[in-house]
Amino acid sequence: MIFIILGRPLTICDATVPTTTTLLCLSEVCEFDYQLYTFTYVTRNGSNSSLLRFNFRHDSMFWALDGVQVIDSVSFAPVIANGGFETINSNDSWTVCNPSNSCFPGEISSNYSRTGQYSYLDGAMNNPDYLVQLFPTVSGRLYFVSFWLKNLGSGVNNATITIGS
Ligand SMILES: [Ca+2]
Repeated sequence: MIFIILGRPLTICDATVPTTTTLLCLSEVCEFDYQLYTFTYVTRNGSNSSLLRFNFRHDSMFWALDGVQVIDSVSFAPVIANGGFETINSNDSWTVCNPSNSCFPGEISSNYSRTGQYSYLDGAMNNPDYLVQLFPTVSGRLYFVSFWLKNLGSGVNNATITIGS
């Protein structure tokens, strides 16, 4: 019997955009409760979409993420879907990629929500995994980006958040 492998993964993990900006980079930080991070971001001229990416590694505990927002500065419309992680198995918004097959990769959890019932919980060990969402944006426009992040323990950990268009 011959098995043909088509090489089409169900989860596309290599979404990229021409430019990337680092919003936040935390490394080997101590435990802290939910904290609000806010940023402004201007999309690249000629672009029509943006990619928000959360890279997480935590060798001893977990990161918890909730209340992700990206707001259009002209229409004040939210442009990111399911930023509160309240929609379970929502395949049309967030994608979790675990290229190194790390233990304790990211998942939706009801254990550490900040608002609503659910948050995103990530304890990828030894190598990071990442959470991404690609969403439509207007070329050369200012957006307000914010999210709530909690660190459940000290030790070897890293959270790097980037946006690009
Ligand atoms: Ca939530």
